Amino acid sequence: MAVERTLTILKPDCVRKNLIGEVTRRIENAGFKIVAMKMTRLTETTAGGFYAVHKERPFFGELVEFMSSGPCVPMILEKENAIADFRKFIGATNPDEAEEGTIRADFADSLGENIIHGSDSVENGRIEASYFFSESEVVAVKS
Ligand code: 3AN
Repeated sequence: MAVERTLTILKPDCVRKNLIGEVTRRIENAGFKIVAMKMTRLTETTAGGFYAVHKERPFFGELVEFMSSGPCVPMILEKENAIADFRKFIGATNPDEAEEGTIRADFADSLGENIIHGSDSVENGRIEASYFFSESEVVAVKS
């Protein structure tokens, strides 16, 4: 299986609930290597840009407002089969449908405030990673 990168964001609800450490510990325990990480706060404009594919959706305004409501923690993660494995690890978008033991099942309150993001393809992961990180901010980590 190929080594892939995925972009995750510990969303503002994750930060507000003091879950940065717990979620990061689970990410590392699941075998994902953190190769870039920062804390930042999106503006409505940058949040809207990140979720531009959803711009026509009825929940877009709510999504942008939430994602810019406080600091978040984007990270680039590396692992074999990272995209699919991470989507499985975080659980379904709607926490009520997320499998037991996943991040969203354990910590998310709602479809809108669901703790964590994970890229849905290698190509989108690359685009999303470049939204938050320059090349010099991504480090090589030995496994
Ligand atoms: P995922 O993050 O699981 O890939 P997407 O890409 O379908 O889910 O949706 C992006 C984000 O938009 C979700 N993480 C969620 O926060 C929000 N979202 C999706 N559907 C809804 C909805 N029906 N109502 C409110 N927010 C939503």
